[in-house]
Amino acid sequence: MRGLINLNLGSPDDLFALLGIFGVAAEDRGPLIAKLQDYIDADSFIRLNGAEAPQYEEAGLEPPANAPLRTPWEVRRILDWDKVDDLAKEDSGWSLMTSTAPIGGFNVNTAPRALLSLMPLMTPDIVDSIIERRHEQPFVSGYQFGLLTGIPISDVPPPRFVPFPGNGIILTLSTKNSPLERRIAVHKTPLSPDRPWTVDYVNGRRLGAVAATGSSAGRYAHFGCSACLTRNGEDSRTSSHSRSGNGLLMRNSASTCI
Ligand SMILES: [Ca+2]
Repeated sequence: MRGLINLNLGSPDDLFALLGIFGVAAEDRGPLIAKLQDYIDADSFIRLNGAEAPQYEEAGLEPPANAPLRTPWEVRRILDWDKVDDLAKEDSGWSLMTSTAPIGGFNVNTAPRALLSLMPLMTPDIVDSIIERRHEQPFVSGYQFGLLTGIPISDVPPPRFVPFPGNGIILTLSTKNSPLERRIAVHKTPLSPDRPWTVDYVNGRRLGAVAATGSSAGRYAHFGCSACLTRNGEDSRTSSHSRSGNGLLMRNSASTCI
């Protein structure tokens, strides 16, 4: 997860670059980032171009959570983010590039190609050399990364470059002959007395439906676990507009979901 852009902890520069991948015009990215920050911060002070409860009420939406996002798809609840068409498509790769886990730093050893490409001074050739090199031997320092790429990364604390995996992983489960795919985000809980890991969220989608429609209709449906099924096929937490009760089914009924 450390190789992904963290939606809760990422810098505005990271988010700005990320939104560019999804076709958001440069002038629209700042207001979206402001609304994301207002959505997740605990206070109700409105940033420039941001939005808090009154703006959501005016738009007929549930109020912002004022807490960190729990899944990458929760951005759909943020004012104006639901209008980013490329992001809403299930095959957009949004959930492959983003994380909501409380893990800081950026790991070039696990970052997907698209995110490596966002780094300042990066070129396609350097991305190729990074991917080739990390297959042989992972980078262990920003200095080492700089020697290969010519792109300086500071190792001075607090380090942005963290060459070690976080304590979570995202599993993607699918089979050749099935149109279903499920993504499960888990993190280790070594101090827990009764479980070595916890499920953060589960998302599923029907690959065939996406290919057939190419639209937002029925795009991301939970399947397999009846507790997670919702009427409109949206993430259960997103549909319930709740941060408790059904909205936390993924976390509380992890064993059922898996
Ligand atoms: Ca807020």
